[in-house]
Amino acid sequence: QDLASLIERFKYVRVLDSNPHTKVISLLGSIDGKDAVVTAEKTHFIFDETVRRPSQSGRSTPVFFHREIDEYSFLNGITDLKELTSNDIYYWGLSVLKQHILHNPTAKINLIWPASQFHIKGYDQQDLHVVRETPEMYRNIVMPFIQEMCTSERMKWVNNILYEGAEDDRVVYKEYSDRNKDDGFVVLPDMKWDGINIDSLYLVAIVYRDDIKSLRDLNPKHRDWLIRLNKKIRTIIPQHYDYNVNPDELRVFLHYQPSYYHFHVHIVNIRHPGVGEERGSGMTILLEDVIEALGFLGPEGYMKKTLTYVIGENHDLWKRGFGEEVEKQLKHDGIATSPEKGAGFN
Ligand code: M7G
Repeated sequence: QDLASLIERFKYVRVLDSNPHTKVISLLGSIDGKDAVVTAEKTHFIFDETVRRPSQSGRSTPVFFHREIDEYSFLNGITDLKELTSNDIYYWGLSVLKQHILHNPTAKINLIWPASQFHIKGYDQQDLHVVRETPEMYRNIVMPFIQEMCTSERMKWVNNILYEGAEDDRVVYKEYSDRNKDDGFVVLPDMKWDGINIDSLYLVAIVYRDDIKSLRDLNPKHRDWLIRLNKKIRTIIPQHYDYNVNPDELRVFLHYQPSYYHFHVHIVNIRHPGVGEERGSGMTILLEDVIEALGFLGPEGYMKKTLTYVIGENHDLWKRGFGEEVEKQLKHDGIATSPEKGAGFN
């Protein structure tokens, strides 16, 4: 099965979401009678060559500029240009650019097939709410949910990467020894990255140890391990990309709730703003902040912390009790949810 033949057989059902800001659209459909989710994202402008020149301030971070020597580069590639309006010193119009599958493809296309209800709901538009997840809520609601989410079927892609050589040709770094399994991890391009443009670099580091499902399982005993992991990530990745991205240009973070409950770290170029939050739900916490917090969180670490984040109504946790908890929390705090219930302060 290759992507092109699957997309050809895709039968459209409805639009799940479309975002003019991120230039992403997600469609629900089916392929051979099974649910499928197609996501398309307009790619960032690509120039033929990225050249580094030392910054004027003498700081180590270089300034990028693009040498436009290629027929597909932005200016040279304009095949059609129509002015809409001008006003004083301002001009705007629309254009068509020459495109090429290797040099400057139009869009990055992701397909999930067969897609489960979890996938579909994850991409579907939904109302969002701020919730405080207390340690009790974690124990009573989240833990049983995580257990159900850790089926071997759902984790297959992770195990394929760790043990079956999947995506092997794209692996950036791998460290593993039987003697020291806990320190082992793999770094490779995330599915979210087009793999071309360093400005939108997005990698994921997946650890071999499987005793940490999420942020919640981290306690001070993990602190040194995380410090080592952070240090390795920030050393290896700039090296691998020939310092086209520097150690202090990487945003290294975790998601909570994650989509997959096997410890992994997101690594993103800071030039790609707000990435990781495009879905609007969950929280993003920098690895550095985690390390810092473990220094004073007490022996049980994140197990004892209340975590405040955004949850969507499509998330399973919403109907498993988070919806009711949000109402209870507002009531407890004395915050009215509508004018009839009496707005204002007492
Ligand atoms: P998360 O924080 O659990 O979920 O991160 P979210 O970011 O989707 O909310 C999991 C990360 O793994 C995401 O950044 C995914 O894009 C990425 N990812 C998911 N899958 C199924 C794959 C895959 O098969 N290969 C690679 N390379 N990355 C994946």
